[in-house]
Amino acid sequence: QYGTAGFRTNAKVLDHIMFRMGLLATLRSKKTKATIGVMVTASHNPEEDNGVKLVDPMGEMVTPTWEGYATQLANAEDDDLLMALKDIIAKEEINMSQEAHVFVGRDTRSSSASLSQAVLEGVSSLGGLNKDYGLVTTPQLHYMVCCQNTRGKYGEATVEGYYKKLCQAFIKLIKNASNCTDDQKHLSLDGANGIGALKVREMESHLGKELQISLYNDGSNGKLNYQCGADFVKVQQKPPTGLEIKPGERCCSFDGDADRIVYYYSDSEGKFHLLDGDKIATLISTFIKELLTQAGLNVNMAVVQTAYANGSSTRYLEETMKVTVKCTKTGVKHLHHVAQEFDIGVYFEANGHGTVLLSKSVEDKIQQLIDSPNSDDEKKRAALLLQNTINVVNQTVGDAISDMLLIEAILAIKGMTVQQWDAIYTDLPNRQLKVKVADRRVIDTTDAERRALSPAGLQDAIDALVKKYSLARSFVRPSGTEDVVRVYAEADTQESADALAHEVSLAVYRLAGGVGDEPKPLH
Ligand code: G16
Repeated sequence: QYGTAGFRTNAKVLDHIMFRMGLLATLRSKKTKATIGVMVTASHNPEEDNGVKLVDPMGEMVTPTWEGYATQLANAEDDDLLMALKDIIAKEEINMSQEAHVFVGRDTRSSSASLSQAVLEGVSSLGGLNKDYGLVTTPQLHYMVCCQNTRGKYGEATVEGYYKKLCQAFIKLIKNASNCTDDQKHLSLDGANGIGALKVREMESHLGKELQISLYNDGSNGKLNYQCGADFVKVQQKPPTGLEIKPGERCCSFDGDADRIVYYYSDSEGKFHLLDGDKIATLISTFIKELLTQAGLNVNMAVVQTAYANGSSTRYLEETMKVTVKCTKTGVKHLHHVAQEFDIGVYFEANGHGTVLLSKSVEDKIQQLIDSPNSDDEKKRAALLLQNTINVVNQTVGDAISDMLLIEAILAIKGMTVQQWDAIYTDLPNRQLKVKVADRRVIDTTDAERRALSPAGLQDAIDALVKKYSLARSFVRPSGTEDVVRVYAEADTQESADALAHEVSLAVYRLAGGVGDEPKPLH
Protein backbone atom coordinates (compact mmCIF):
# COMPACT_ATOMS: atom_id res chain seq x y z
CA GLN A 1 0.00 0.00 0.00
CA TYR A 2 1.09 3.57 -0.75
CA GLY A 3 1.57 4.43 2.94
CA THR A 4 2.24 7.48 5.10
CA ALA A 5 4.95 8.64 2.71
CA GLY A 6 4.85 6.30 -0.28
CA PHE A 7 6.06 2.71 -0.57
CA ARG A 8 8.66 1.45 1.87
CA THR A 9 10.19 -1.94 2.40
CA ASN A 10 13.41 -3.87 1.97
CA ALA A 11 15.27 -2.45 -1.05
CA LYS A 12 15.72 -5.90 -2.60
CA VAL A 13 12.04 -6.21 -3.52
CA LEU A 14 11.49 -2.72 -4.88
CA ASP A 15 12.74 -2.83 -8.50
CA HIS A 16 9.34 -3.36 -10.08
CA ILE A 17 7.65 -0.82 -7.79
CA MET A 18 10.18 1.82 -8.86
CA PHE A 19 9.69 1.07 -12.55
CA ARG A 20 5.94 1.26 -12.12
CA MET A 21 6.14 4.54 -10.19
CA GLY A 22 8.10 5.90 -13.18
CA LEU A 23 5.14 4.86 -15.35
CA LEU A 24 2.62 6.38 -12.96
CA ALA A 25 4.52 9.67 -12.60
CA THR A 26 4.51 9.95 -16.40
CA LEU A 27 0.73 9.45 -16.50
CA ARG A 28 0.29 11.99 -13.70
CA SER A 29 2.41 14.47 -15.64
CA LYS A 30 0.34 13.95 -18.80
CA LYS A 31 -2.84 14.38 -16.77
CA THR A 32 -1.75 17.55 -14.96
CA LYS A 33 0.27 18.92 -17.91
CA ALA A 34 2.97 19.67 -15.35
CA THR A 35 6.25 18.30 -14.03
CA ILE A 36 5.95 15.55 -11.40
CA GLY A 37 8.65 14.47 -8.92
CA VAL A 38 9.76 11.00 -7.86
CA MET A 39 12.02 10.74 -4.83
CA VAL A 40 13.79 7.48 -4.08
CA THR A 41 14.26 7.30 -0.31
CA ALA A 42 13.18 5.43 2.78
CA SER A 43 13.93 8.48 4.92
CA HIS A 44 14.15 7.45 8.60
CA ASN A 45 14.02 3.67 7.94
CA PRO A 46 17.13 1.50 8.25
CA GLU A 47 19.75 1.53 5.46
CA GLU A 48 18.54 -1.84 4.05
CA ASP A 49 15.10 -0.39 3.27
CA ASN A 50 14.22 1.92 0.46
CA GLY A 51 11.09 3.60 -0.82
CA VAL A 52 9.54 6.09 -3.16
CA LYS A 53 7.55 9.30 -2.71
CA LEU A 54 5.62 10.96 -5.56
CA VAL A 55 5.53 14.76 -5.73
CA ASP A 56 2.59 16.66 -7.25
CA PRO A 57 2.92 19.86 -9.35
CA MET A 58 2.94 22.42 -6.52
CA GLY A 59 5.47 20.34 -4.60
CA GLU A 60 2.88 18.69 -2.40
CA MET A 61 2.27 14.97 -1.88
CA VAL A 62 0.30 13.17 -4.59
CA THR A 63 -3.52 13.15 -4.13
CA PRO A 64 -5.36 10.23 -2.44
CA THR A 65 -6.93 9.05 -5.75
CA TRP A 66 -3.49 8.72 -7.29
CA GLU A 67 -2.17 7.02 -4.15
CA GLY A 68 -4.88 4.45 -4.89
CA TYR A 69 -3.61 4.05 -8.46
CA ALA A 70 -0.08 3.67 -7.09
CA THR A 71 -1.27 0.82 -4.87
CA GLN A 72 -3.11 -0.84 -7.79
CA LEU A 73 -0.09 -0.60 -10.09
CA ALA A 74 2.30 -1.85 -7.42
CA ASN A 75 0.16 -4.93 -6.79
CA ALA A 76 -0.70 -5.85 -10.40
CA GLU A 77 0.71 -9.13 -11.71
CA ASP A 78 3.12 -8.60 -14.63
CA ASP A 79 0.55 -9.94 -17.09
CA ASP A 80 -2.07 -7.51 -15.80
CA LEU A 81 0.14 -4.41 -15.81
CA LEU A 82 -0.99 -3.18 -19.21
CA MET A 83 -4.65 -3.51 -18.20
CA ALA A 84 -3.97 -1.64 -14.96
CA LEU A 85 -2.33 1.19 -16.91
CA LYS A 86 -5.17 1.31 -19.44
CA ASP A 87 -7.64 1.45 -16.58
CA ILE A 88 -5.97 4.56 -15.11
CA ILE A 89 -5.68 6.18 -18.55
CA ALA A 90 -9.42 5.60 -19.16
CA LYS A 91 -10.57 6.70 -15.69
CA GLU A 92 -8.51 9.88 -15.83
CA GLU A 93 -9.16 10.48 -19.55
CA ILE A 94 -5.44 10.96 -20.15
CA ASN A 95 -4.31 12.24 -23.52
CA MET A 96 -1.36 9.98 -24.26
CA SER A 97 0.05 12.35 -26.87
CA GLN A 98 0.53 15.00 -24.16
CA GLU A 99 4.22 15.58 -23.24
CA ALA A 100 5.35 14.37 -19.82
CA HIS A 101 8.16 15.65 -17.57
CA VAL A 102 9.41 13.92 -14.45
CA PHE A 103 12.10 15.09 -11.99
CA VAL A 104 13.87 12.26 -10.15
CA GLY A 105 16.01 12.49 -6.99
CA ARG A 106 17.54 10.00 -4.59
CA ASP A 107 19.07 9.70 -1.13
CA THR A 108 22.48 8.24 -0.25
CA ARG A 109 21.39 4.61 0.32
CA SER A 110 23.54 2.15 -1.62
CA SER A 111 20.40 0.78 -3.30
CA SER A 112 19.15 4.20 -4.42
CA ALA A 113 21.21 4.56 -7.61
CA SER A 114 19.85 1.41 -9.28
CA LEU A 115 16.33 1.97 -7.98
CA SER A 116 16.25 5.49 -9.38
CA GLN A 117 17.47 4.02 -12.68
CA ALA A 118 14.37 1.80 -12.64
CA VAL A 119 12.20 4.93 -12.16
CA LEU A 120 13.93 6.63 -15.10
CA GLU A 121 13.32 3.57 -17.27
CA GLY A 122 9.64 3.60 -16.31
CA VAL A 123 9.40 7.25 -17.35
CA SER A 124 11.08 6.76 -20.72
CA SER A 125 9.10 3.63 -21.58
CA LEU A 126 5.94 5.79 -21.66
CA GLY A 127 7.76 8.44 -23.67
CA GLY A 128 8.22 10.82 -20.70
CA LEU A 129 11.17 13.22 -20.47
CA ASN A 130 13.10 13.11 -17.27
CA LYS A 131 15.62 15.17 -15.38
CA ASP A 132 17.74 13.21 -12.95
CA TYR A 133 18.79 15.46 -10.05
CA GLY A 134 20.85 12.65 -8.53
CA LEU A 135 21.58 13.08 -4.83
CA VAL A 136 19.17 15.60 -3.29
CA THR A 137 17.16 15.88 -0.10
CA THR A 138 13.45 15.08 -0.40
CA PRO A 139 12.44 18.72 0.27
CA GLN A 140 14.88 19.94 -2.38
CA LEU A 141 13.13 17.78 -4.97
CA HIS A 142 9.71 19.09 -3.85
CA TYR A 143 11.07 22.63 -4.13
CA MET A 144 12.43 22.05 -7.64
CA VAL A 145 9.12 20.61 -8.87
CA CYS A 146 7.25 23.66 -7.54
CA CYS A 147 9.78 26.11 -9.05
CA GLN A 148 9.50 24.40 -12.43
CA ASN A 149 5.70 24.45 -12.47
CA THR A 150 5.44 28.07 -11.32
CA ARG A 151 7.90 29.05 -14.06
CA GLY A 152 10.48 30.33 -11.62
CA LYS A 153 8.06 32.43 -9.52
CA TYR A 154 8.87 30.33 -6.47
CA GLY A 155 12.59 30.26 -7.27
CA GLU A 156 15.05 28.69 -9.65
CA ALA A 157 14.68 24.91 -10.16
CA THR A 158 18.28 24.13 -9.25
CA VAL A 159 19.98 23.09 -6.02
CA GLU A 160 22.14 26.19 -6.27
CA GLY A 161 19.02 28.34 -6.67
CA TYR A 162 17.57 26.73 -3.55
CA TYR A 163 20.67 27.57 -1.49
CA LYS A 164 20.75 31.14 -2.79
CA LYS A 165 17.08 31.84 -2.01
CA LEU A 166 17.12 30.37 1.48
CA CYS A 167 20.53 31.68 2.53
CA GLN A 168 19.95 35.22 1.24
CA ALA A 169 16.71 35.40 3.22
CA PHE A 170 18.47 33.95 6.27
CA ILE A 171 21.25 36.55 6.08
CA LYS A 172 18.71 39.37 5.76
CA LEU A 173 16.87 38.02 8.81
CA ILE A 174 19.99 37.63 10.88
CA LYS A 175 20.99 41.28 10.22
CA ASN A 176 18.14 42.09 12.64
CA ALA A 177 19.89 40.25 15.44
CA SER A 178 21.86 42.82 17.37
CA ASN A 179 24.61 41.64 19.72
CA CYS A 180 24.75 38.09 18.40
CA THR A 181 28.04 36.59 19.60
CA ASP A 182 30.09 33.99 17.73
CA ASP A 183 29.07 31.46 20.38
CA GLN A 184 25.42 32.04 19.58
CA LYS A 185 26.14 31.55 15.87
CA HIS A 186 27.42 28.04 16.48
CA LEU A 187 25.34 24.91 15.97
CA SER A 188 26.24 21.21 16.24
CA LEU A 189 24.45 19.17 13.59
CA ASP A 190 23.95 15.40 13.36
CA GLY A 191 23.44 14.60 9.67
CA ALA A 192 22.18 11.02 10.33
CA ASN A 193 24.96 9.85 7.95
CA GLY A 194 22.63 10.82 5.13
CA ILE A 195 21.96 13.22 2.30
CA GLY A 196 21.29 16.18 4.64
CA ALA A 197 24.94 16.18 5.74
CA LEU A 198 26.17 16.35 2.12
CA LYS A 199 23.79 19.16 1.30
CA VAL A 200 24.64 21.23 4.38
CA ARG A 201 28.31 20.99 3.36
CA GLU A 202 27.38 22.23 -0.11
CA MET A 203 25.35 25.10 1.32
CA GLU A 204 27.86 26.33 3.91
CA SER A 205 29.65 28.77 1.60
CA HIS A 206 26.36 30.63 1.08
CA LEU A 207 26.03 31.30 4.80
CA GLY A 208 29.23 33.31 5.22
CA LYS A 209 30.06 33.57 8.90
CA GLU A 210 26.44 33.99 9.93
CA LEU A 211 26.03 30.36 10.99
CA GLN A 212 28.92 28.12 11.96
CA ILE A 213 27.96 24.48 11.77
CA SER A 214 29.95 21.63 13.29
CA LEU A 215 28.81 18.63 11.30
CA TYR A 216 28.73 15.15 12.87
CA ASN A 217 27.55 11.86 11.36
CA ASP A 218 28.32 13.20 7.91
CA GLY A 219 28.31 9.75 6.29
CA SER A 220 32.09 9.45 6.09
CA ASN A 221 32.13 6.36 8.30
CA GLY A 222 28.84 5.74 10.14
CA LYS A 223 25.75 3.89 8.97
CA LEU A 224 22.64 5.78 7.84
CA ASN A 225 20.15 6.45 10.68
CA TYR A 226 21.97 3.96 12.92
CA GLN A 227 21.88 5.31 16.48
CA CYS A 228 21.67 8.79 15.06
CA GLY A 229 19.30 11.07 13.20
CA ALA A 230 16.08 12.84 14.17
CA ASP A 231 13.96 9.70 14.55
CA PHE A 232 16.46 7.99 16.85
CA VAL A 233 16.87 11.11 19.02
CA LYS A 234 13.12 11.73 19.26
CA VAL A 235 12.05 8.15 19.96
CA GLN A 236 14.97 7.19 22.25
CA GLN A 237 15.04 10.63 23.91
CA LYS A 238 18.82 10.63 23.94
CA PRO A 239 21.65 12.22 21.95
CA PRO A 240 22.94 10.48 18.82
CA THR A 241 26.18 8.58 18.96
CA GLY A 242 28.99 10.33 17.17
CA LEU A 243 28.09 13.85 18.34
CA GLU A 244 30.02 15.50 21.14
CA ILE A 245 27.36 17.22 23.20
CA LYS A 246 28.80 19.95 25.45
CA PRO A 247 26.64 21.26 28.32
CA GLY A 248 24.34 24.07 27.24
CA GLU A 249 25.28 23.85 23.57
CA ARG A 250 22.57 23.93 20.89
CA CYS A 251 22.45 20.76 18.77
CA CYS A 252 20.11 19.40 16.12
CA SER A 253 19.55 16.19 14.14
CA PHE A 254 18.23 15.66 10.61
CA ASP A 255 16.64 12.42 9.45
CA GLY A 256 17.77 10.25 6.51
CA ASP A 257 16.33 12.43 3.74
CA ALA A 258 16.48 15.75 5.62
CA ASP A 259 12.79 16.47 5.89
CA ARG A 260 12.73 16.34 9.69
CA ILE A 261 14.68 18.17 12.37
CA VAL A 262 14.76 18.09 16.17
CA TYR A 263 16.86 20.23 18.55
CA TYR A 264 18.37 19.31 21.92
CA TYR A 265 20.95 20.20 24.55
CA SER A 266 22.26 18.76 27.77
CA ASP A 267 22.21 20.86 30.96
CA SER A 268 25.04 21.37 33.44
CA GLU A 269 23.99 18.18 35.26
CA GLY A 270 24.17 16.21 32.02
CA LYS A 271 20.38 15.88 31.68
CA PHE A 272 19.22 15.62 28.08
CA HIS A 273 16.53 18.06 26.87
CA LEU A 274 14.68 17.53 23.59
CA LEU A 275 13.03 20.31 21.59
CA ASP A 276 10.84 18.46 19.11
CA GLY A 277 8.41 19.48 16.39
CA ASP A 278 5.93 20.79 18.98
CA LYS A 279 8.52 23.16 20.48
CA ILE A 280 9.55 24.19 16.96
CA ALA A 281 5.93 24.97 16.02
CA THR A 282 5.55 27.02 19.20
CA LEU A 283 8.71 29.03 18.55
CA ILE A 284 7.83 29.75 14.93
CA SER A 285 4.18 30.59 15.56
CA THR A 286 5.06 32.90 18.47
CA PHE A 287 7.56 34.74 16.27
CA ILE A 288 5.11 35.12 13.39
CA LYS A 289 2.28 36.19 15.68
CA GLU A 290 4.44 38.91 17.26
CA LEU A 291 5.44 40.21 13.83
CA LEU A 292 1.82 40.22 12.65
CA THR A 293 0.87 42.32 15.68
CA GLN A 294 3.75 44.75 15.07
CA ALA A 295 2.78 45.01 11.41
CA GLY A 296 -0.88 45.60 12.37
CA LEU A 297 -2.01 42.66 10.25
CA ASN A 298 -5.09 40.73 11.27
CA VAL A 299 -5.00 37.29 9.66
CA ASN A 300 -6.26 33.89 10.75
CA MET A 301 -3.50 31.58 11.83
CA ALA A 302 -3.51 27.98 13.04
CA VAL A 303 -1.08 25.38 14.26
CA VAL A 304 -1.69 21.88 12.91
CA GLN A 305 -0.54 18.87 14.95
CA THR A 306 -1.14 15.12 15.17
CA ALA A 307 -2.09 12.84 18.08
CA TYR A 308 1.63 12.63 18.95
CA ALA A 309 1.70 16.31 19.94
CA ASN A 310 2.60 16.63 23.58
CA GLY A 311 -0.45 17.59 25.67
CA SER A 312 1.51 20.52 27.16
CA SER A 313 2.18 22.00 23.73
CA THR A 314 -1.49 21.91 22.73
CA ARG A 315 -2.49 23.48 26.04
CA TYR A 316 0.15 26.21 25.70
CA LEU A 317 -0.84 27.05 22.12
CA GLU A 318 -4.56 27.17 22.88
CA GLU A 319 -4.61 28.67 26.35
CA THR A 320 -1.58 30.96 26.47
CA MET A 321 -0.98 31.86 22.84
CA LYS A 322 -4.69 31.78 21.97
CA VAL A 323 -3.95 30.13 18.62
CA THR A 324 -6.33 27.77 16.82
CA VAL A 325 -4.99 24.21 17.01
CA LYS A 326 -6.09 21.44 14.65
CA CYS A 327 -5.30 17.73 14.91
CA THR A 328 -4.96 15.43 11.88
CA LYS A 329 -3.85 11.90 11.10
CA THR A 330 -0.10 11.22 10.98
CA GLY A 331 1.63 12.10 7.72
CA VAL A 332 2.55 15.57 6.52
CA LYS A 333 0.22 15.14 3.57
CA HIS A 334 -2.69 15.41 6.02
CA LEU A 335 -1.26 18.33 7.99
CA HIS A 336 -0.39 20.24 4.81
CA HIS A 337 -3.96 20.22 3.57
CA VAL A 338 -5.42 21.45 6.85
CA ALA A 339 -2.78 24.19 7.09
CA GLN A 340 -3.82 25.40 3.61
CA GLU A 341 -7.26 26.30 5.00
CA PHE A 342 -5.77 29.22 6.96
CA ASP A 343 -4.06 32.49 5.99
CA ILE A 344 -1.08 31.18 7.90
CA GLY A 345 -0.79 27.51 8.83
CA VAL A 346 2.14 26.32 10.91
CA TYR A 347 2.21 22.55 10.78
CA PHE A 348 4.59 20.24 12.60
CA GLU A 349 4.52 16.63 13.64
CA ALA A 350 6.15 15.99 17.01
CA ASN A 351 8.86 14.06 15.13
CA GLY A 352 10.08 17.35 13.61
CA HIS A 353 8.45 17.14 10.19
CA GLY A 354 6.78 20.40 9.26
CA THR A 355 6.77 23.85 7.72
CA VAL A 356 4.77 27.08 7.45
CA LEU A 357 2.24 27.90 4.75
CA LEU A 358 1.29 31.51 3.98
CA SER A 359 -1.53 32.40 1.62
CA LYS A 360 -1.02 34.64 -1.39
CA SER A 361 -3.26 37.28 0.21
CA VAL A 362 -1.00 37.46 3.28
CA GLU A 363 2.04 37.79 1.04
CA ASP A 364 0.29 40.64 -0.83
CA LYS A 365 -0.63 42.44 2.41
CA ILE A 366 2.99 42.21 3.56
CA GLN A 367 4.21 43.61 0.23
CA GLN A 368 1.72 46.49 0.45
CA LEU A 369 3.04 47.43 3.89
CA ILE A 370 6.61 47.41 2.59
CA ASP A 371 5.67 49.56 -0.42
CA SER A 372 3.31 51.96 1.35
CA PRO A 373 4.73 55.43 2.13
CA ASN A 374 2.28 55.56 5.08
CA SER A 375 3.71 52.57 6.96
CA ASP A 376 5.66 53.62 10.05
CA ASP A 377 9.15 52.22 10.71
CA GLU A 378 7.97 49.53 13.13
CA LYS A 379 5.37 48.23 10.69
CA LYS A 380 7.83 48.26 7.82
CA ARG A 381 10.47 46.42 9.86
CA ALA A 382 7.95 43.76 10.88
CA ALA A 383 6.73 43.40 7.29
CA LEU A 384 10.29 42.97 6.01
CA LEU A 385 10.98 40.36 8.66
CA LEU A 386 7.81 38.52 7.62
CA GLN A 387 8.83 38.68 3.98
CA ASN A 388 12.26 37.21 4.69
CA THR A 389 10.64 34.58 6.90
CA ILE A 390 8.52 33.57 3.91
CA ASN A 391 11.62 33.35 1.73
CA VAL A 392 13.59 31.19 4.14
CA VAL A 393 10.70 28.73 4.40
CA ASN A 394 10.25 25.85 1.96
CA GLN A 395 6.46 25.93 1.74
CA THR A 396 6.23 22.80 -0.38
CA VAL A 397 6.95 20.34 2.47
CA GLY A 398 8.74 19.98 5.82
CA ASP A 399 12.42 20.73 5.24
CA ALA A 400 15.16 20.24 7.85
CA ILE A 401 17.57 22.71 6.18
CA SER A 402 14.97 25.45 5.81
CA ASP A 403 13.55 24.84 9.32
CA MET A 404 17.08 24.97 10.78
CA LEU A 405 17.78 28.34 9.13
CA LEU A 406 14.46 29.76 10.32
CA ILE A 407 14.93 28.52 13.89
CA GLU A 408 18.50 29.85 14.02
CA ALA A 409 17.33 33.25 12.75
CA ILE A 410 14.44 33.43 15.24
CA LEU A 411 16.66 32.54 18.20
CA ALA A 412 19.22 35.16 17.11
CA ILE A 413 16.62 37.91 16.53
CA LYS A 414 14.88 37.21 19.83
CA GLY A 415 18.24 36.90 21.62
CA MET A 416 16.97 33.61 22.99
CA THR A 417 19.08 30.72 24.25
CA VAL A 418 18.04 27.13 23.65
CA GLN A 419 17.29 26.87 27.39
CA GLN A 420 14.93 29.87 27.23
CA TRP A 421 13.21 28.35 24.22
CA ASP A 422 12.85 25.05 26.08
CA ALA A 423 11.36 26.83 29.09
CA ILE A 424 8.33 28.15 27.12
CA TYR A 425 6.44 25.12 28.45
CA THR A 426 7.36 21.80 30.02
CA ASP A 427 6.65 18.62 28.07
CA LEU A 428 4.63 15.89 29.72
CA PRO A 429 6.85 12.79 30.00
CA ASN A 430 6.06 10.42 27.14
CA ARG A 431 7.14 7.15 25.55
CA GLN A 432 6.80 5.64 22.08
CA LEU A 433 7.07 1.89 21.50
CA LYS A 434 6.62 -0.47 18.55
CA VAL A 435 4.78 -3.82 18.60
CA LYS A 436 5.18 -6.44 15.91
CA VAL A 437 1.90 -8.12 14.90
CA ALA A 438 1.04 -10.61 12.15
CA ASP A 439 -1.00 -8.07 10.17
CA ARG A 440 -0.99 -4.47 11.32
CA ARG A 441 -4.11 -3.74 9.25
CA VAL A 442 -6.22 -5.37 11.99
CA ILE A 443 -5.85 -2.02 13.78
CA ASP A 444 -8.37 0.50 12.53
CA THR A 445 -8.53 3.97 14.05
CA THR A 446 -10.76 7.03 14.15
CA ASP A 447 -10.73 10.59 15.55
CA ALA A 448 -7.37 11.53 13.95
CA GLU A 449 -5.97 8.16 15.10
CA ARG A 450 -6.70 8.89 18.76
CA ARG A 451 -9.12 5.96 19.16
CA ALA A 452 -9.01 2.36 17.96
CA LEU A 453 -12.14 0.89 16.33
CA SER A 454 -10.67 -2.58 15.97
CA PRO A 455 -9.68 -5.17 17.09
CA ALA A 456 -12.60 -5.56 19.47
CA GLY A 457 -11.82 -4.68 23.06
CA LEU A 458 -8.57 -2.81 22.38
CA GLN A 459 -9.90 0.72 22.94
CA ASP A 460 -11.70 -0.38 26.14
CA ALA A 461 -8.45 -1.88 27.37
CA ILE A 462 -6.55 1.34 26.58
CA ASP A 463 -9.22 3.47 28.32
CA ALA A 464 -8.99 1.32 31.45
CA LEU A 465 -5.19 1.54 31.52
CA VAL A 466 -5.13 5.31 30.96
CA LYS A 467 -7.47 5.76 33.98
CA LYS A 468 -4.78 4.35 36.29
CA TYR A 469 -2.46 7.33 35.74
CA SER A 470 -2.60 11.09 36.10
CA LEU A 471 -2.60 13.46 33.11
CA ALA A 472 -2.42 10.31 31.00
CA ARG A 473 -3.21 9.73 27.34
CA SER A 474 -2.40 6.84 25.03
CA PHE A 475 -3.21 5.68 21.51
CA VAL A 476 -2.08 3.06 19.01
CA ARG A 477 -1.89 3.14 15.21
CA PRO A 478 -0.47 1.00 12.41
CA SER A 479 2.69 2.58 11.00
CA GLY A 480 2.58 3.57 7.36
CA THR A 481 6.34 3.26 6.89
CA GLU A 482 7.36 0.20 8.91
CA ASP A 483 5.75 -3.18 9.53
CA VAL A 484 4.82 -2.39 13.16
CA VAL A 485 2.07 -0.97 15.35
CA ARG A 486 3.10 2.24 17.09
CA VAL A 487 2.16 2.91 20.71
CA TYR A 488 2.23 6.36 22.31
CA ALA A 489 1.70 7.17 25.98
CA GLU A 490 2.13 10.27 28.10
CA ALA A 491 1.57 10.86 31.81
CA ASP A 492 2.65 13.04 34.73
CA THR A 493 5.92 11.14 35.35
CA GLN A 494 8.33 9.26 33.12
CA GLU A 495 7.77 6.07 35.17
CA SER A 496 4.01 6.32 34.57
CA ALA A 497 4.42 7.08 30.85
CA ASP A 498 6.78 4.10 30.49
CA ALA A 499 4.49 1.78 32.45
CA LEU A 500 1.42 2.88 30.49
CA ALA A 501 3.21 2.46 27.13
CA HIS A 502 4.28 -1.03 28.14
CA GLU A 503 0.79 -2.04 29.34
CA VAL A 504 -0.81 -0.72 26.15
CA SER A 505 1.83 -2.60 24.09
CA LEU A 506 0.84 -5.79 25.89
CA ALA A 507 -2.83 -5.14 25.11
CA VAL A 508 -1.91 -4.69 21.42
CA TYR A 509 0.22 -7.83 21.47
CA ARG A 510 -2.59 -9.91 23.01
CA LEU A 511 -5.58 -8.47 21.11
CA ALA A 512 -4.04 -7.71 17.71
CA GLY A 513 -2.05 -10.88 17.09
CA GLY A 514 1.42 -10.05 18.37
CA VAL A 515 4.34 -12.06 17.03
CA GLY A 516 7.63 -12.95 18.74
CA ASP A 517 8.20 -12.41 22.46
CA GLU A 518 5.73 -10.47 24.60
CA PRO A 519 6.79 -6.83 25.12
CA LYS A 520 8.91 -6.52 28.28
CA PRO A 521 8.63 -3.70 30.84
CA LEU A 522 11.08 -0.85 30.25
CA HIS A 523 12.47 -0.88 33.79
C1 G16 B 1 7.13 9.78 7.20
C2 G16 B 1 6.08 10.82 6.99
C3 G16 B 1 5.79 11.52 8.29
C4 G16 B 1 5.42 10.51 9.36
C5 G16 B 1 6.49 9.41 9.46
C6 G16 B 1 6.12 8.27 10.37
O1 G16 B 1 8.31 10.39 7.60
O2 G16 B 1 6.51 11.73 6.01
O3 G16 B 1 4.78 12.47 8.08
O4 G16 B 1 5.28 11.11 10.59
O5 G16 B 1 6.72 8.86 8.18
O6 G16 B 1 5.04 7.59 9.84
P1 G16 B 1 4.51 6.22 10.43
O7 G16 B 1 4.34 6.45 11.91
O8 G16 B 1 3.22 6.02 9.71
O9 G16 B 1 5.54 5.17 10.17
P2 G16 B 1 9.68 10.12 6.88
O10 G16 B 1 10.56 11.18 7.44
O11 G16 B 1 10.10 8.74 7.25
O12 G16 B 1 9.37 10.28 5.43
